[in-house]
Amino acid sequence: MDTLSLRLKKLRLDKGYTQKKLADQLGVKQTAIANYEKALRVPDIDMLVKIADMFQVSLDFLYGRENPESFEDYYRKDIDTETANKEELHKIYLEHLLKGDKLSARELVLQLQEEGMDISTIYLEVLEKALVETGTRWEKGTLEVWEEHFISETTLDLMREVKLKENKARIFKGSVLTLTPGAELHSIGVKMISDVLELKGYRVYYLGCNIPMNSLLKAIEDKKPKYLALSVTMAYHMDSAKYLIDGVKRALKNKRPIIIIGGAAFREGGNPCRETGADFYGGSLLDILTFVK
Ligand code: B12
Repeated sequence: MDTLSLRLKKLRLDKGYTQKKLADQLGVKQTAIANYEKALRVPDIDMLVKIADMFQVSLDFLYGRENPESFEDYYRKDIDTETANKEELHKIYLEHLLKGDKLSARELVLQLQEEGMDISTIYLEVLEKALVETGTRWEKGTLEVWEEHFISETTLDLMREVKLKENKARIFKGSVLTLTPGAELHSIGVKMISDVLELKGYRVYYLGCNIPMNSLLKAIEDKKPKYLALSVTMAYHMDSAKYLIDGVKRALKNKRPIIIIGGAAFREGGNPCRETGADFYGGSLLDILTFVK
């Protein structure tokens, strides 16, 4: 990495631009920006002037002849996502967050997306794996509760950003209600499900946790969803799921949506549909994609 590439990347991120957005503003392809930032190509003088004007800095600054001490170490740990082992990506993401470096975590994920990684792979390979690793470290006592909270909240923020950058199907496939039953606070899994369904063309109503029965019934009567998707992580919230499912079945009979259940509570085995009364069970994001066309 040379100074120019480091400074260009830092300036772009500080402005909250993706490579694509900067490329559009400068009238070049995204690959040109990627190549500048990887020091594989050097912008010509006209382009340098455009970049300097856009970020309101001097050419000397871009080349590191001004403020040479500033942010040089900032992106030393720059990740080459093309050569990084896919298995390692979640660890890199987690390490950034454990250092409090949200910017690098965000950049890693957005870079993967810009390079063509689809949203399901980002969610499963990077975010879900990082969260599971977070839980393992918390259990071992090597990670604090506040760190777990910070990681999950930051991940939710990033998911929102990743989702907004994806192209949404323009067809309307129907509505879906998603929630976590009772006091089940583990919502990230069902939010992932909600995001991919939304991108496929479903109108998703994510209701969070603690939804009262009568209000859920009203939502179903009003929105007439095709599917009701529930997520349970803690085994002791299974009863809340069963209670909601029983209530919906009893009140709405054959006018009810198809009920799908999932979540880590069922990883140990058993029969999720029999235990909760749901129609279908899905073990992961990929199951919902094969089931809900
Ligand atoms: C983040 C987190 C939290 C956050 C949740 C924030 C949020 N907004 O979600 C907070 C801090 C609130 C939290 C609290 C607690 N947590 Co917690 N938490 C986690 C952690 C680290 C990650 C969970 C996660 O997001 N995983 C990633 C998601 C994407 O995975 P997922 O939910 O399984 O979803 C996938 C699939 O299951 C599936 N799926 C999920 N839902 C659905 C639904 C449908 C319809 C379908 C088809 C598929 C599907 O698709 C998803 C994508 O593939 C886990 C560690 C772990 N191993 O998972 C512990 C973990 C789940 N927590 C645990 C514990 C003990 C707790 C607390 C009791 C801690 C405490 N003492 O306060 C509380 C309980 C709170 C409550 N009332 O529910 C334990 C549970 C152990 C157990 N099984 O009994 C774990 C495993 C940590 C550990 N190693 O011990 N936690």
